Amino acid sequence: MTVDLATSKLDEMLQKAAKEIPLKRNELLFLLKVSDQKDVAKVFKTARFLRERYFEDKIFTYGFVYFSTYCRNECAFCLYRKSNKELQRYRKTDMEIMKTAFSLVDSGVNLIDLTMGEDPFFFENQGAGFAHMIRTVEMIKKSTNIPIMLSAGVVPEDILMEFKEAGVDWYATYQETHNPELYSKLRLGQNFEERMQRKRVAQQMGLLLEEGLLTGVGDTDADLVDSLEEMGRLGSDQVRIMSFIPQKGTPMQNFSPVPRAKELLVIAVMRIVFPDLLIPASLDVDGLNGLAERLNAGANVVTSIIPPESGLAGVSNQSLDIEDGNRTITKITPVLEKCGLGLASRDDYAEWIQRRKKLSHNF
Ligand code: SAM
Ligand code: MD0
Ligand code: SF4
Repeated sequence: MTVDLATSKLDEMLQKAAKEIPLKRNELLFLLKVSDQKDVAKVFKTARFLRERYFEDKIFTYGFVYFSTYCRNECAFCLYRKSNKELQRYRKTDMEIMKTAFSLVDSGVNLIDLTMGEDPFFFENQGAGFAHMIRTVEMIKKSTNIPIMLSAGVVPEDILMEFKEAGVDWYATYQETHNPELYSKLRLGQNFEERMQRKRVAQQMGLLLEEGLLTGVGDTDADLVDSLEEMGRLGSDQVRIMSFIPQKGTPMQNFSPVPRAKELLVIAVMRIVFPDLLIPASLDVDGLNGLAERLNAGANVVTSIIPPESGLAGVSNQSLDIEDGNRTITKITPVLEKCGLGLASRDDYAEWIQRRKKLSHNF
């Protein structure tokens, strides 16, 4: 009897969601607790229904260039934290970055995500090291006109402006959680408010924002719902969640690996709360094998596409599926097809961005 009641409550909620009637906090908390496989499938189905309303069967693809793995920070969850000495680090040259970006563009991705640790080489001397990276961005933009995302941490405001002028479209700086106490245990020694504020400034400059969460790091369902609310308040254009992958040699190395059920449910709930936003299925968590389940939960962007033999790393999975070419458009296409989906074109992506800028931001 109780099961039936719960099920009808779920059906009612999902009917509301399909009509895009905003769900209340207690309803979102209820959705995050759904565990019966049939019920989970219903939540995913509603998420896919909403995705189709805004994006039809088209999936966007992002190329990932992790161009420097040096970092001045000590994030407790991250392999690339400064004090991790057991790691071979690299900093790619301008030429290498451009070459990789061009090969990704040729392979058909819709965006290039330029990512690094907060590499002191760039951040020292009031950000003087950024000058050549800004020129590299300019070159990539001029030659390809590809949309560009910058994921380089809390970049100084004036430098951010220069990146924008050079052709950066997106600023990605994940808070991981919007619970300041949990944040202080994850992003050790980093200012919560400064990180949030830099995103608001970036948005005022006309940059699109990606906000992101980590799960499996001590976050509660209430934290996750708080984050959804905060992502909405921020006016994020792309929202993501990734499962925490324990990294050797870091303070959180002994955390137990989390089942993926939560990440998938949050992807679906994100789609329900933000039906028209971009939501990544990252190849960086479970590689190619984890793609279908993330698409099935309502994601609409495949991120972390990396060319093989480029010597480039992933963030949460340093090497998984990279050298064997599993993180490529060629390899993901059959997976999309099996899910009844297909690759979006550059024009599809440009159209989405234009509409988003106009309707939501007045850029
Ligand atoms: N260094 C910049 C920064 O931290 O903003 C840019 C890199 S940022 C895009 C790297 C992101 O990868 C983190 O914000 C976090 O969400 C994710 N990440 C890092 N280590 C991870 C891990 N062990 N498991 C899962 N995700 C992780
Ligand atoms: C990804 N490894 O998309 C990348 C990274 C940075 N903007 C993104 C976390 O999965
Ligand atoms: Fe550095 Fe970013 Fe890793 Fe934190 S998440 S240690 S800032 S690379």
